[in-house]
Amino acid sequence: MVGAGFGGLCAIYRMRELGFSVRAIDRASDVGGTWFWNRYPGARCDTESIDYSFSFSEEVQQEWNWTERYAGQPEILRYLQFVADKFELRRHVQFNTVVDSIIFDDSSQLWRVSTQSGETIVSRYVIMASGVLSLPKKDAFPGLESFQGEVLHTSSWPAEGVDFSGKRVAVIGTGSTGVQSIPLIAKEAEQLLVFQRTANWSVPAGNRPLRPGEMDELRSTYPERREASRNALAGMPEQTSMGSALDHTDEDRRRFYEAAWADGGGPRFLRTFNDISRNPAANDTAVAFVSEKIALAVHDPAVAALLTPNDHPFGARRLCVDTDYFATYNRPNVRLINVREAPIQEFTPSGLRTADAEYEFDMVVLATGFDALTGPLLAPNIQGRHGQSLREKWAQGPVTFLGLMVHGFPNLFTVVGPGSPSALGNTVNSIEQHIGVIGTALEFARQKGTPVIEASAKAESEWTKRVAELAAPMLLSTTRSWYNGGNIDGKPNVVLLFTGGMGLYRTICNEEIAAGFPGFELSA
Ligand code: NA7
Repeated sequence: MVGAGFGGLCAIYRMRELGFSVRAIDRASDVGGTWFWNRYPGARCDTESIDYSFSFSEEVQQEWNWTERYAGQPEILRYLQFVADKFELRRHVQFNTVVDSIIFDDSSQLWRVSTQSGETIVSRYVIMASGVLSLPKKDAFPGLESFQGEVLHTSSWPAEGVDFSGKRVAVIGTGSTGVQSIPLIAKEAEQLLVFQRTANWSVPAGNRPLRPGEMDELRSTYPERREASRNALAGMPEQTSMGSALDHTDEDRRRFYEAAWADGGGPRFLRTFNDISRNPAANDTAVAFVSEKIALAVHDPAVAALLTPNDHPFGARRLCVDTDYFATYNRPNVRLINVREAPIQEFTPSGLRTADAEYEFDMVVLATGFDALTGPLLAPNIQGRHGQSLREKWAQGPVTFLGLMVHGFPNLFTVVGPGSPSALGNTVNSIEQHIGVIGTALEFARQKGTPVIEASAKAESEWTKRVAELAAPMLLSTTRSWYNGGNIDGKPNVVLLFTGGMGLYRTICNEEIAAGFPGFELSA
């Protein structure tokens, strides 16, 4: 398998349990995946820690204690290290190794996985647990190499940390990563310049330390929480929504929004009403409420206006959750620069030049995002039957069956791949569900004596159509973002996620299993 983050560790555990010999490859020097690399200040999960965790081991559930409502990166990494230690998973992982190509050999029906260090591993099954948001977007800022200061990427942050004190710092990017890191960098740096191209919607995270005894209380609710998560829209227990946003008086609607704002959390806010994500008029009520909150938080009305999104519906891009993001712009050492109006033209040795001004700084933090979902799967050269490459097959956008397999690429599984619920909700829940299906499929194939399993062309084309049809009425189809490839120039504009919800997706997979895998072809 490729990857030793949440997906890889879960896959190693399960496949070993099924009696397969397993070997995972990861480019990092230890387990953790996304949480190994994203060590930037403020890096934190936007799913509650109690839910963003493995359910496969009761021992882990009983032994591990979360300390905050939303765990930060160091705690999540410690959790994954704890799981790896407990089950001795590291002995199956080859670290510091980059996979270069994964080629199917038609005659032996086996995969040949080659690494950049020149090694080739022959394997019957390949599980791609290479992540969803793990391949940074490549930005070609002209002149960046001439910049004499320090260049930092949030997704490959130095393990020893970064000292911003006394420094003039620039941040490019105001997605979730920028929104999390900017308030903390602002507290340390002498001066912070934020280069914003698109303002993003954000709601308070409502993070806090767990109270004494709270972890024990939460622990006792694991059985119900896990069951609720498995059947919920976003893979986590959810608040009952108040129906349509349009079925309430202004006063009641405000009351419900205020309650969600005070509770904190993105999914909680989006679920206040059940039509925020699809009905433009309902969405407008969220736009009005949150715009007012931004105006209240930010003293300078011109800055507040610039921080208020005006080109996409509320939550149509990944909703950011923050701690004091908007109020950070009241600090005298923070300045917001609109690079939509005057784009960045080039870096200079001492900073950068936009269409209308020049800025000087000592360090730049690139928080410019990822080539999501398909990027990590297309980074290695994957070739299936008859030499067909995945890059060619997906040239117009990904086609999959269940986001898990691709016709022509037998025995290759894409964990939380495009066309599955993946990171639209709780990714750990999505991962465990996918590994569960893979395990069941491999057991089934073994019992039948047909070790080669492949998505059928028909199942693949029907699934791809269904994913597109479900996404079409969603407001997330109307704006460019990593949800639909719109954040990368030239990437096909296709919604990359199954938007029907985790509960429905799980039901579909369970039906497929119960019916004996009719969407798959099995052969000896
Ligand atoms: P995002 O959400 O894709 O945000 C990237 C940000 O970087 C966004 O504000 C972009 O502006 C900006 N950006 C990207 N390229 C440029 C250039 N060339 N010039 C100026 N600004 C640029 O990535 P994140 O890392 O914040 O979050 C990704 C996910 O990780 C997040 O949703 C969570 O699920 C976890 P743009 O919007 O393109 O105008």
